[in-house]
Amino acid sequence: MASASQPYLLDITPELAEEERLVHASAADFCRSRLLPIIAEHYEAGTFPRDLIVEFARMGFLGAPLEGYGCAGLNPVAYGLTMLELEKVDSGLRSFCSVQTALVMWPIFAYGDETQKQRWLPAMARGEAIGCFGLTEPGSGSDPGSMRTNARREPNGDYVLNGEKMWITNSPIADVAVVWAKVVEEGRPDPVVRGFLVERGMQGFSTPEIHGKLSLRASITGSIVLEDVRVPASSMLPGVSGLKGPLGCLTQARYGIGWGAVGAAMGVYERALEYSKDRKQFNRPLAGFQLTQQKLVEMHNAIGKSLLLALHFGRLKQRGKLTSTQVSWLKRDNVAMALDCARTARSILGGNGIMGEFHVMRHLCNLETVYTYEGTHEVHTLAIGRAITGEDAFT
Ligand code: TGC
Ligand code: FAD
Repeated sequence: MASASQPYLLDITPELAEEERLVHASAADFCRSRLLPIIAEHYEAGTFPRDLIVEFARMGFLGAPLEGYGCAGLNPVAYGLTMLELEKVDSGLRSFCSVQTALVMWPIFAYGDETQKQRWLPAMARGEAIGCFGLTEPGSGSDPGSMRTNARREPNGDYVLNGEKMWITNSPIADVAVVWAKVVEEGRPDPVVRGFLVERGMQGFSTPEIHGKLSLRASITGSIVLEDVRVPASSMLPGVSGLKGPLGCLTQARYGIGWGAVGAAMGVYERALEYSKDRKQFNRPLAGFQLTQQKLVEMHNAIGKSLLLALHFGRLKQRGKLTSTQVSWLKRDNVAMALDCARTARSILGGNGIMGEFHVMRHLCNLETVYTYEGTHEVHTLAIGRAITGEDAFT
């Protein structure tokens, strides 16, 4: 017998401040009304809806957690909720906003000088300048310390960059790339990792697109090729040196992904729930079968726990207490949870589960990338393992 249905037994709204509720509600409304209707078509065509950039800017999504420079200055929970709503629609759309915000604007904000901030942050917040983040290389993924991209210091103070970055979100449309390179510095025996702002139009800088992705198809991915690119000393981010520079940016982006993954899981769970109530086999809705209910309950409970983890860590971040290992936990577990949910939801939809119009297979394919980028699932396992055992399995 059917009774009233309640998709979520957990509501975090009472835990939210008024401003967080407002930000959440307007992000949810925008994502549902503006993004959801167009995403399947873009995904199938393999195109990123570039006309949305200015709308993302208007919504305050670009640089959302930063203070000043035209940014919204959202607190970590409000920011997380915007990531959740974006990724409830598509991981690629969340990727666009999180790269711009956490991997490009954040390092300029945290490590840049005032001239660099004034030059880039307001334009990036308005969506007039697009950024990308170049860390990964063809031979250096999980182990960025093995990067080969290098910067040679010239007698006049300029740097000359050589190398190749691979799998770079937004690189083909970027106006500026944060490029991480090894620099030989006077007085230091070993080369040290530094960040450079490399601009479109600089001689020797190119960004070929990577084609043929079966995941994150509504996001643009490319390489960055650096062939004797000469940049002035003022292009270097002065505020950080060493691998902690890029890893610090990743901590910001991984935090957003931890929330975003909950959104992807909610998206597929809600589809599966709705479908299971409509679709009848053996003269009853799929939702009436015990095996289907078990699948729905597993998804529902896992989503609730992941959301609570995100909220708790968001409050820690607000108090400046969140550690990078806790962020590894959030990214690792919430993405794995979302991927499990997407597979389960796909099974509930049967044959329809593979169709674009039902939105589940797209999430499933996207989440395979999210599982891998920003530190693979295994890398985060080892980062947490190192913290709790004191044993370093990387070396
Ligand atoms: P390790 O010796 O642990 O650390 C070197 C220095 O960095 C510091 N550090 C961190 N700082 C901030 N946040 C973190 N998460 C940090 N992890 C480490 C550390 O304290 C140390 O500082 P110092 O002052 O002592 O020098 O370095 P390791 O070589 O052992 O590496 C550790 C490991 C494997 C965890 C790290 O290399 C890693 O995270 N690898 C994964 C690489 C990765 O995540 N790449 C992502 C590329 S960008 C991307 O995927 C964007 S997708 C964008 C999208 O579309 O959304
Ligand atoms: P590898 O490091 O070669 O790993 C392959 C497998 O080996 C994985 O399962 C991994 O977990 C495992 N492995 C590696 N080391 C260990 C170990 N010590 N113990 C156990 N298992 C291990 N990078 C950027 O810099 N900027 C971007 O904007 C960006 N965007 C991306 C967008 C997309 C669509 C994709 C697919 C990737 C993107 N990346 C980006 C790159 C991404 O961060 C890397 O793919 C990721 O860090 C993994 O590196 P890899 O692909 O070289 O895999």
